[in-house]
Amino acid sequence: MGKALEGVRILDFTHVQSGPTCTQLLAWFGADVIKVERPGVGDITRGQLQDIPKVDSLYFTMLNHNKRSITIDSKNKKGMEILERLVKTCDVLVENFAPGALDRMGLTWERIQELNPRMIYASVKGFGPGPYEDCKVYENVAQCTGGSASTTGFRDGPPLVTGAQIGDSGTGLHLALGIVTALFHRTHSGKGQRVTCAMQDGVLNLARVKMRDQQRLTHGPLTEYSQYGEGIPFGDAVPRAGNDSGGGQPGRILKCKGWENDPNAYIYFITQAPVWEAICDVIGEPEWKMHPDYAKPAARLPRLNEIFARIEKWTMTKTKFEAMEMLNKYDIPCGPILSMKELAEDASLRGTGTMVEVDHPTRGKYLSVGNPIKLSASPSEVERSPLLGEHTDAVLTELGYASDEITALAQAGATATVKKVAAE
Ligand code: CAO
Repeated sequence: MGKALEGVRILDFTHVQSGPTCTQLLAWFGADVIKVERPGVGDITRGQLQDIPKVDSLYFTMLNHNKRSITIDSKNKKGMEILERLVKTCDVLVENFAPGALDRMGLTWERIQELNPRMIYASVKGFGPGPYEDCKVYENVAQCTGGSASTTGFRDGPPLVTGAQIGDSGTGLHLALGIVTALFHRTHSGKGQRVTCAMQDGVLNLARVKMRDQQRLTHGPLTEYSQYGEGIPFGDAVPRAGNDSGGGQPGRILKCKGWENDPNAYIYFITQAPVWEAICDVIGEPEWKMHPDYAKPAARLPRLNEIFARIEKWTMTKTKFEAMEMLNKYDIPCGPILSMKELAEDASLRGTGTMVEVDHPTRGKYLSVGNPIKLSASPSEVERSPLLGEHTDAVLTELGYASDEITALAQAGATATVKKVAAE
């Protein structure tokens, strides 16, 4: 079965997380992703958070599956010649260096278009044009400047970042969509284009419902937020709302049996209006179905603390899985809080390939998250990440370099052959 992006060649100039997330997705869909790394150094994440000395970190291996690695010193004249040959033969160039880094190398958009007018040139940057356009940005900076942190956490606590990497991986995902859109456009325009995605913009897009609430605030209080029921006035900006649901249906994280010893013995419970009567039956309050204080959603809003306390009395008698099983019977939406350990051991996630075991030559077997996007005709197999410079010789050969030229390039410091890398 052919892969969806088979035949697409990606010049992958990405590092750390946001860019690599994007190119990993494209690689999973079958694109030939050629990751360019600095000789002897490579993507900085190879050496970050190393759990096994001198072995590519999980940070790197889990973000660079299905790619090939070539080492090129872009600041070396001969290195730049190789890069220009790659530009001529690739469909997409993806990068997420600090603003201006590619221009300083000499790979301006103008030069790229001269070399290959069909080239799609895609970048992640921290900010779009404006006062911060030259700033370097990491995950949490994006979460803070994109509206997520100001709306995450509890009202009486400081802003919080979330563990989901919405700034890095989220923006990489946005960029991947931009790239395939540009590839589709190229099929009839014949031309490449610039694709850019700013991390601040990507986070703001994911925090869209909070911008919705910002505008609702001008017309009155946000009645589904707990602070409304608690009689606490709203300010002029969307407040942090703890675990109140973002979808307009009040929700909370509630304790389950065993919560005293297990930090994840909790369940997310939503008091969705269509299943309210079932909720009343399940928790043992059937009279609430007709009671004027509880029967209608509007009547419940000022009483959410009391209502959730009563529901929690019920959830505390069940494990999170028992509660889920009972609630699912009535189509009452709920979500047990699953730990990373539980997810790692989840049989159905293993079955679908969302959790996969991968074998790596220096690391051995490790667990990774596979492609969460499933295509029926082109399934993804997760292949291990490349060693630094592992495919240098192969890619140079494909570019037309003879073996003596390849040796000369390594001697000139433009590349490093695998042997040289392995000895370092
Ligand atoms: N050969 C020679 N030099 C190379 C090279 C190669 N193969 N690859 C990269 N370099 C050089 C670049 O040319 C640049 O040099 P100059 O600054 O002299 O022009 C330098 O290495 C890398 O620059 P950087 O500023 O991007 O790296 P950094 O570690 O200082 O910053 C980061 C990292 C992530 C903050 C920055 O790249 C950034 O803001 N990127 C955009 C936003 C982004 O993606 N952030 C998410 C990071 S986590 O996913």
